[in-house]
Amino acid sequence: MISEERTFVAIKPDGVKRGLIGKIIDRFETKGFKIVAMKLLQVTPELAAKHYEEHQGKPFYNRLVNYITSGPIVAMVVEGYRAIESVRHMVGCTDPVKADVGTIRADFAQVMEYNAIHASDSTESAAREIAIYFKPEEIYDNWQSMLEMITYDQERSGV
Ligand code: FUP
Repeated sequence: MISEERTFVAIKPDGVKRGLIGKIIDRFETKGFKIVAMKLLQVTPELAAKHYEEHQGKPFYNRLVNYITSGPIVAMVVEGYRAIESVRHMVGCTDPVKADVGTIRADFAQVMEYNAIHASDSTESAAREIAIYFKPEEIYDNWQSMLEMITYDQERSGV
């Protein structure tokens, strides 16, 4: 049975300013994930406070808010098989020094404070973050990706 999940992904201001939008999106498309919502937007301090409410009061919080509001981000909803776990795996761990080579953070970033990308870390945070950044009518999943067509064909034919 195909289990489709949605996760929230954001290319952070350093990723946008460095011209990495295309390269990062390419990874998700090449993997076969379906992008069902996407926009370029400026994060306001209020939006940043909502997104990072779990980090309020931590020593790095003010720097984090200054950084995420320092330029536009590209916000996306990515859909696919076990998308939350799979996308986190592709993104790599928070510190790019420790992230596995081949992950986005290892390949495109050097320091934790400018780690190029955000991705939801659980079902709850995915639902919460998608709702912060997108209205339901901004999410378009009424189309089939080529990969879905193949997968569903296989399901139907019992392969
Ligand atoms: P992640 O889920 O990997 O994005 O990491 P966290 O939610 O723990 O942290 C959110 C962001 O805060 C990170 F992307 C980078 C920043 N951060 C720091 O700057 N210092 C820290 O010690 C931890 C996180």
